Amino acid sequence: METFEQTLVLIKPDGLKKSLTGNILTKLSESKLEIAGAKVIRVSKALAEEHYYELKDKPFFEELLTYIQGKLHGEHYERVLALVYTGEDAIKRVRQIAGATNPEDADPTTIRGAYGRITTKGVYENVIHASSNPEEAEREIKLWFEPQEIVYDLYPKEEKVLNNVKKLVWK
Ligand code: DAT
Ligand code: MG
Repeated sequence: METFEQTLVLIKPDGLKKSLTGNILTKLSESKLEIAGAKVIRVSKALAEEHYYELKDKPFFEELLTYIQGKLHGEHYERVLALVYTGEDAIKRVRQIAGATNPEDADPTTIRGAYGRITTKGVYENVIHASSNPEEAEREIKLWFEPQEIVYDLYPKEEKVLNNVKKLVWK
């Protein structure tokens, strides 16, 4: 049975620097999924750490933070394009099109297989991020997006008053 899901995609700084945004979005459109949110964002160290917290004990963690912050690709590329895709089996469909984590292992017809590389320092520059399960997708979408930046009611939210201004936040 297919299930309606949502998933976070990040086009990483190498994808932006290599001018791959159009190619990647075209490739992802094969999934027949829908884009429910999109924005360009500068990645702080704190956001990078939070996003990859499960890998904090890995030897490549610091390099990974440097990479996702765009600090390997020049000041101009200190950014990522963040997207939320929704639809049937969204998580699996996007992961299939993205390809294996290690770009050398990834099928050459996938995004990572076609465009990724491993740097001489051992960083997997694999062009995109894609959530790998529903729990991870929920955590990541709530981390990268505010409720009003997504066109669907994906998760419970509540109104908070901050400096006399009403704001919707994730519950
Ligand atoms: P994925 O991005 O396919 O979900 P992951 O969650 O295991 O893979 O790891 C997150 C990122 O960390 C991955 O996109 C690239 C980097 N990474 C993972 N394993 C690595 C390794 N052995 N050497 C270098 N970078 C690695
Ligand atoms: Mg992962």
